[in-house]
Amino acid sequence: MNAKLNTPLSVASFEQALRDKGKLYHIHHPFHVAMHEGRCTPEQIRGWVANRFYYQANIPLKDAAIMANCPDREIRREWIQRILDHDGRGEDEGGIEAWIDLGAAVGLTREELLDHRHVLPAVRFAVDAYVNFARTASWQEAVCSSLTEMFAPEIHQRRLDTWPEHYPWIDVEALGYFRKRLKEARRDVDHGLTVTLGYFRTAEQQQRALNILQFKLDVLWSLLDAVTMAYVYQLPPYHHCQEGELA
Ligand code: AHQ
Repeated sequence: MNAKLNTPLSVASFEQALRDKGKLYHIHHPFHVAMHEGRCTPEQIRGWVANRFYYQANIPLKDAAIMANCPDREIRREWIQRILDHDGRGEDEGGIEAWIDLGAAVGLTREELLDHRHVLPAVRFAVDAYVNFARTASWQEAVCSSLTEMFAPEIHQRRLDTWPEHYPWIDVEALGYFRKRLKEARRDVDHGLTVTLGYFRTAEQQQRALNILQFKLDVLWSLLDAVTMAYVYQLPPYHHCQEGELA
């Protein structure tokens, strides 16, 4: 993916190298391309919402892991907002509740989202790999892994632009999560990028940062591969095994 860096890049070139990885962002995954072109069935939309809920519900745990590893009060004062954005605070019910509203609009109950009954094994592995990375990596490396959000505003806007036309059966009011993230993602990236550009300075560190971003791109891409197998090709795990054959 990256020719090994031998000499450190300037800050501007390092930022560009991070941004160039946008060509591998999951907006280009065939499942998202089909979604944005209106080719998803209601069942595929429901499968995506239910499996992505496992990712959403784990973001606060990932961010709390970063907080727990970060001794810098200034960083924590900013980073804590990400947890509040998802868990809510006071009147603001937060992003997890907004995703549950999206679930209701596509035909999923609160219970079946919260109990993760639809979560595919490979979705769980991908998301858990991300959370466990944040728990065990340095807080700076975990901050770097959040930078796939450099590319997120485009995908949130793409949903807002295409779902009303292609999926009129979904109440547009339920797309509030995507609207909410447009601003929050930009704010998050400003902070995460400042930390990343300031911390990863040597060629070896910058290569590590690019590899970390690739790992997170792989998390997002693999999540959609699992959803595609199950909901597009109708080949979920053990689909061919008779019920009860498994211990
Ligand atoms: O809704 C998303 C979100 O809250 C976050 C947090 C951030 C992180 O810390 O890794 N990444 C992220 C993302 C969200 N939505 C994804 C989508 O496609 O809707 C994109 C994802 C990301 O780009 O990492």
